[in-house]
Amino acid sequence: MSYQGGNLWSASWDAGTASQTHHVLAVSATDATGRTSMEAVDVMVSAAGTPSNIALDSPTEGETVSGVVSVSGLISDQDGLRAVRIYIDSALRSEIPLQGTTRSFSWAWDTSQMSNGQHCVRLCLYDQA
Ligand SMILES: [Ca+2]
Repeated sequence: MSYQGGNLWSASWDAGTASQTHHVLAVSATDATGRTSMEAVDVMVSAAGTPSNIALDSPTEGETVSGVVSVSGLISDQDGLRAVRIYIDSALRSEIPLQGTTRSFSWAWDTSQMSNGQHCVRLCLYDQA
């Protein structure tokens, strides 16, 4: 707690470490004669957002691919979806706008321009919260 002069003070509380339910924040003051008064507020702690689920159905881990390959899967987020970005190795190759909370996606990857060998398909999901 820090005293800011006069009758002003402040204290910080890390709600990020608190359980996601109601909490009562209370403060009490005692004057020079020993009389005490207390004030309390009820607050609700909730998560900043629920985590997303991403399932990449195609291609599968270690699969040998050639020609045009479908990069597809299913994603969901209870906070709402915004977009999924598809990267091949570190290059952004496609951005698919999304709405709702559960969507399948599909993108046609022409692998004929790629060198033979291992490549990494990476998905970045953007949600509403
Ligand atoms: Ca979320």
